[in-house]
Amino acid sequence: MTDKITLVLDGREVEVEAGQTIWEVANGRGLKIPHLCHKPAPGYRPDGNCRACMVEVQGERTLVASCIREAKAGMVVTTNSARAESARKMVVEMLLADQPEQAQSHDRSSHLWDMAEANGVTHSRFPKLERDRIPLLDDSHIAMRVNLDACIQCGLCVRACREVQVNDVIGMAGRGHDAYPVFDLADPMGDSTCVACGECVQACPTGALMPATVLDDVQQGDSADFDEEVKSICPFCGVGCQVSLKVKNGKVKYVEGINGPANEGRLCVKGRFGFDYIHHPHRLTKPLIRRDDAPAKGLNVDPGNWQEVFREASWDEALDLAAGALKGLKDTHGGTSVAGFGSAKCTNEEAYLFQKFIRQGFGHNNVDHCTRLCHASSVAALIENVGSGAVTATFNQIENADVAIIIGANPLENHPVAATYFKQFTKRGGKLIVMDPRGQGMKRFATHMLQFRPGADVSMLNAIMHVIVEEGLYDQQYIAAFTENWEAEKKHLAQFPPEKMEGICGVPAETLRAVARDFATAKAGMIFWGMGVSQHIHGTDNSRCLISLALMCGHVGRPGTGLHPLRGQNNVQGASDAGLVPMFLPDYQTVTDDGVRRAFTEVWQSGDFSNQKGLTVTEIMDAVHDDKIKGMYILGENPAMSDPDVEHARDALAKLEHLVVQDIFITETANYADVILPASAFYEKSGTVTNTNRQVQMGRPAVTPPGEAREDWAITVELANRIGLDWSYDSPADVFAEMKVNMRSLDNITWERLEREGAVTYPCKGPDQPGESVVFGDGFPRPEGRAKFTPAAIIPPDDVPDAEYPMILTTGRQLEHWHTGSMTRRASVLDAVEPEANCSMHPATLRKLGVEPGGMVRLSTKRGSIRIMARADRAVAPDMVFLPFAYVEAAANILTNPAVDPYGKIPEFKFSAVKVEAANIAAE
Ligand SMILES: Nc1nc2c(c(=O)[nH]1)N[C@H]1C(S)=C(S)[C@@H](COP(=O)(O)OP(=O)(O)OC[C@H]3O[C@@H](n4cnc5c(=O)[nH]c(N)nc54)[C@H](O)[C@@H]3O)O[C@H]1N2
Ligand SMILES: Nc1nc2c(c(=O)[nH]1)N[C@H]1C(S)=C(S)[C@@H](COP(=O)(O)OP(=O)(O)OC[C@H]3O[C@@H](n4cnc5c(=O)[nH]c(N)nc54)[C@H](O)[C@@H]3O)O[C@H]1N2
Ligand SMILES: [Mo]
Repeated sequence: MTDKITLVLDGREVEVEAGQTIWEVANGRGLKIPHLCHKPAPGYRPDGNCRACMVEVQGERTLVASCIREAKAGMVVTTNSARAESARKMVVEMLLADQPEQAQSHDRSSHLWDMAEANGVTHSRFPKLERDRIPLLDDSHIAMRVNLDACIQCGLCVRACREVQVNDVIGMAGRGHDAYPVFDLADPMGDSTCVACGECVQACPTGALMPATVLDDVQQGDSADFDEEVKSICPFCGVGCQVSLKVKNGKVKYVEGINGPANEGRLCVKGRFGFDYIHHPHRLTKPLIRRDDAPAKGLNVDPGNWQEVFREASWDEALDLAAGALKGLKDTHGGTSVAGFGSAKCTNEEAYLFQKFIRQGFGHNNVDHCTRLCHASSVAALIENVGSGAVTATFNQIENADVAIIIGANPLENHPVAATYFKQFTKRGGKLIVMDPRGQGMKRFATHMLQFRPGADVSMLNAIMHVIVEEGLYDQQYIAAFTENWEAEKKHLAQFPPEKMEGICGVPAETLRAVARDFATAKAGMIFWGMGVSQHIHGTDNSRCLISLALMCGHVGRPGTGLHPLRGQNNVQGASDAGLVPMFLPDYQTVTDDGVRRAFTEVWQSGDFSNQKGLTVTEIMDAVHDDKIKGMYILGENPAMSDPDVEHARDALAKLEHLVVQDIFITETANYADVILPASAFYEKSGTVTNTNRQVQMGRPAVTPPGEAREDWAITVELANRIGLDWSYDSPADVFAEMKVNMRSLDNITWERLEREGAVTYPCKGPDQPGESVVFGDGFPRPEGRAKFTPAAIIPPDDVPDAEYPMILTTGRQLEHWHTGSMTRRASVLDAVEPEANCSMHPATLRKLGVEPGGMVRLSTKRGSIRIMARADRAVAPDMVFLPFAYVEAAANILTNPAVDPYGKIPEFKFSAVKVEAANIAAE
């Protein structure tokens, strides 16, 4: 309970919560005090510098800035006195003196003009001040324009950049009236270290900083000039930022972040500026059918010129052909001859329908999606040891933590909005421990940076846990109350003293000891992890170690504690929850359980299907080579680029008797299709998605799909009916209602509620509750409510360097590109910022090879070879190469190792032996 205080506001006595500012008190009562440098949004501290919000407080000689003055008991505040009003008017007039007239301003609907109107000001009585020394237009950045003639020195952009996003790029130069924002040390914005999150643009109240898409060539525009505003969810990563899409003439004009539970208004470059892939001319607009005279299946379709390979068809023809062929394979060879890959880019309802289509339509469980290549090992370890595959706490819980580990994850590039909370945590004094073979961006914020040998996670983590045991730093009470198998774990850990492990992991024993002490003795600690942990043949063991580490310190189940594998795709959590995996029906109910299957077939009103776990993504490709699978339905995945062995995957796709691909573009995978079904993109459909925080959120359509493209769920329903399933859903809401019948995780979450509230976290205890951000405070969903310690032994990577392949190849991501590039290489801003296929190596390594930074190298592994531009990057260890997998012209997965982890069946994307050679054209 917060204390209440009483004060007088404009002559009336009001009772309010203590601790609020006068501005907040007034605002809470519907009184709009003008404000400019104050942004009433989460994360923005009031600054009180512009004086636009002045009010009178009885007994004080001067007016006070209401945005920073705390309301006190007994205060007598007058907001509407003549003195306050004329002072506020004066402030606005002074500021307008320096602005272009409204009709010619950069943003005719900026907040400044709203405030001018609120003060009854239309133009200024004051003469223009001299502002010649300030550089005016800066159009060096592709996505943003800086027009400093509109700057009022309010400092919001500085707070946006330094305090909210913690990017530390914008600062103020000059003094007084001559002050103006600069990027780094006065670089043009486009040459600075700006990562284009656009927070400053969203914060700027005057149009001095604006999205380029709002301005015309004479730098004039109107941010209110849109036909419609639609609230939806960013379609890129698992953070699940809520966005407001401003739509004009059927197209998204610009995007702003809104106050969702995960992002609180923040966005990154992809969410803010990466939306226009949906308007790209390569979008599929009609169903396509492979021509009878098409060349043999291969990577031979130019997405802009596909007519040699495909012909346009009507929906009826395409759907009949696709369904007829898949059903024909079933009738001839049995249901198991058809398999499906669903999509983590689509909605929960679409994922649910997809797994139902395969299970009900073909009688087996050979259905999977990209989670297999992603956190499959983390989920295997979590289900085994804590009884649930989802995070135990939202990432935002870091605000209650005093220590956090980030291991094998690069959130600055891959979960940039989550990273803003991690950076803020360190600014508040939180201890951050980063563990990564690469000196990735969070290093700058780390208390301890453990730049260890790739693939050596288990040795490092076991050594840390050894110290915790040896020094008695574990939480005996927690272990006794909530865990099992501790004695075995303790005994196992005795073999891993840090002095012995430092030779394996490359981290000095003293550092391992210091980290152990910091983590174990903290009041509240969290662990975040990513692909560096999961994508190994020992990925499940890596996660087991992280789980054990959290459990032995009692860092689970309380605010500021928890296990959080940062989920990747916008809906990979939801797609997995919805049963888009070969071993589980929705809510991780096992397919081998007769009762579970019966519960579903009762709802589906159909017969039983296989009680055998199905094949995984990579096993399905093997089964195609083995002639067991002859037909596939691939929806919103691009295995011809993302599979760990693309030559093998492409051969499999070519071999299929019938391949149906449903996508928004002619992807590399669609090159091999017999039928291509044009789908709607995320901003063109409605449906729910579930983010890394277990927050179920409502996606809403903002624009109509191009041409004849249709919503994914509706296409799957059409196919189902054509293979004889007799489905009738009128909308995703119907599907959601069906999902709820057998998914306890959706209790107290309804479609109507999501439409109204936008987001609810599961599990949720009541229709009026927001849901649990921290779970397992009173035990785990396992026998006797106990979590388990599973000891992990050291297993070396599968493909270790030798004389012929002496270096280590690791693959991953970059800020601007999304996976296989299908979307982001068609997003104009993102592609302009990062247009060329590249890899990174230590400058010393490049020197040894005789390659200049920016020169070409040839990378070869036991599986294949590519030629690619090499950048110099000190963050990469001298014996390593870092390679993103977004570029078809230098496809990483020609090189990667498909060996898998025995439990999660996840491939070892993070480690292969590689040979690197200089490869300028002359040498080739
Ligand atoms: N911009 C962008 N963002 C994305 C995506 C994207 O394609 N582009 N994809 C989304 C998806 S689906 C996912 S799964 C996430 C992935 O997000 P992350 O997990 O952050 O992804 P990666 O870049 O693959 O790898 C993370 C880190 O693992 C480190 N690493 C390499 N080898 C090892 C090792 O042996 N041990 C340890 N501990 N670390 C190692 C790498 O140096 C790298 O910094 O990102 C999501 N967000
Ligand atoms: N070398 C290497 N390979 C990796 C990884 C790695 O770290 N290194 N990481 C792995 C991981 S973690 C992952 S998650 C996978 C990702 O692998 P994929 O899921 O295959 O990759 P994406 O490029 O995200 O593919 C998504 C597809 O969906 C399409 N799409 C987008 N929106 C929609 C929509 O609304 N409807 C439909 N129908 N289609 C849509 C896009 O055009 C694209 O073709 O890659 C894996 N592969
Ligand atoms: Mo992923």
